Formats: sequence, structure tokens, C-alpha cells
Amino acid sequence: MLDEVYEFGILAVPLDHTSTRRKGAEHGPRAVLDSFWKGLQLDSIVNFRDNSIHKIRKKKVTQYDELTFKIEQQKDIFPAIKKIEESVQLLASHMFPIIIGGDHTVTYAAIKGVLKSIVEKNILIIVFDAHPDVWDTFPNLGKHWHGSFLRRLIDEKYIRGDQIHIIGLRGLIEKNIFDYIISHKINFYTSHQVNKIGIEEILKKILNHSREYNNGVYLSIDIDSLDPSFAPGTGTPEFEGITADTLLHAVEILAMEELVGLDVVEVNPLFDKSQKTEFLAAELIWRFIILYNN
Ligand SMILES: [Mn+2]
Repeated sequence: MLDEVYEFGILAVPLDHTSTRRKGAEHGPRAVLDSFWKGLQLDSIVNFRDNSIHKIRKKKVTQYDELTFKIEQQKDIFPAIKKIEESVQLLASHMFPIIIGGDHTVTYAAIKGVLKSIVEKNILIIVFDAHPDVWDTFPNLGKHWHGSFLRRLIDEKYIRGDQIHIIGLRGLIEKNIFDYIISHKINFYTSHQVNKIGIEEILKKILNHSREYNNGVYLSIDIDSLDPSFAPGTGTPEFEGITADTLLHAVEILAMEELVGLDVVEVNPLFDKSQKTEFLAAELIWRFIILYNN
């Protein structure tokens, strides 16, 4: 039984079995949470972005014990996914779930858990990511790896492609992956579009378009959506990314919406001695908590 007095529950999910390029995302949650500054006790705050004033009602945040996994062979991923799913379902039925990964497979399990905790399942999924994560299988990992989580959710009919908006895509991609995105009507915005049009316009378009039918937004932030100059600490960095300002601004805008869950994944502290990647991830979560529903 979880304590109902808490408004936000943070769950660390150090799953790193299904990443493919550079291991280390299992250290992400601890690094992010170490950078997470919980000392602020405020009644109201002013946001320097627009001098807007936000009244802070009591916001209680709690952190649960990080999940542990025993993965020795490929099939061990299934109980791991189930464990994440059940933990998130329990968390989401009592408070706002904030999940810190871990690789992007964490989001596959987290979205399933959130969906089980709510009645109206027609939610919008907004994913910040350099990659579309709709690949199929990966050698030695099979169907569940960090590049397939959206495809699994679609193919297993948990969500439809048109419920998904991916922001920050770039680089080169196989034609059949692009075809999957188009044929499943997945909405996407490249980092080039974001840098040209601005995140405010893009989010306005997504939220206006979806407002008629959506029952909340699940927000997944893959830290590799950022340009490696802002977030070098990640397994699969891609140049031409979005800026830290863009992502922080996006979180501030989305904090005003009805959200059903938030995750930040793919922080890999082994590749960032400066620690700015984990500081930025912590700042995203912190800013979300402070501004949510204000
Ligand atoms: Mn990803």
C-alpha cells in the first residue's frame, strides 16, 4: 500500500539490458537522483522565462526503492518488464509517476503500467528522442530492446501510431523504418523543424490537434533527443540535436497540461565526466514537479 499523502512518486529503474551501443544507463537513475535538489521550500516562484508567477501548493515528492533485476539470459527480460509494469501501475494509481531509466525499454513497461491504472486509455504519447524506436528485432536481444519499444506498443495494440508524437528525429534511417512510421501514422517533428519553427509552435499544434480526444499525455524524454553538446552522457548520441533550452521550455509548457506520467531515460553517466547530462535530467524533472498544474 502506498502513502496517499504524496503527490509525486519517483521510481528508479536501472534496466540496461536492452541498450545496444554503449552500456551504462543502469547508473543513470542514481546519478540523476544524486543531482536532484530537493531542498527548495517555496510558497510561490517566478519563472525568469516570462516572469510568470506560480503559486506552489504543497507538493510532496517521495522516492521509492530502485527496482532490481536479475537478467542472465534473453528470456529474463520478460519478468523484468513485468516487474516495472506492475510497479508503475501501483504507483500511477496512487500518485503522479515519475520514472527514471534505464534504457528506453523502461518506457514500454511504464506505459503499459500507466494504461492499466487509468480508465480512459486514449492518451497522447509525446516522446523526445533522436531515434524513432520502431525497429523490430535486434540480434541476441530479440523483440525487446531500446530501439523497439514504440513498435511493440503499437503491434501489441496498447497504443495506435496516431497517438504518438516524436520530437527531435534526425540523421539517417533505414527506408523500411521510415515506411513503418508513415504507414502507422506516427506524428514526428525533426530537430531541424524544432530549431526552425520553435518548440512552442510545435507543442501548440500537437496539443490543439489532440485536445478533442485525448485523456491526458504521457511524456517520455530520451536524453539523446538533446544535442551531444548538452547531453554527452548517453549511449547513442546523435549530432544536430535540440538545445537544453528547448527541452526545458517544452517541459514547462507540458507541465501546464494534464499529464498521466513522465519518464526520463538513457542517461549514461559513464560518458560525461562533467555530469551536465545528469544535472540537466534532474533539472527537467525538478522543473516539471514545481510547475505541474500551476
Ligand atoms: Mn529512445
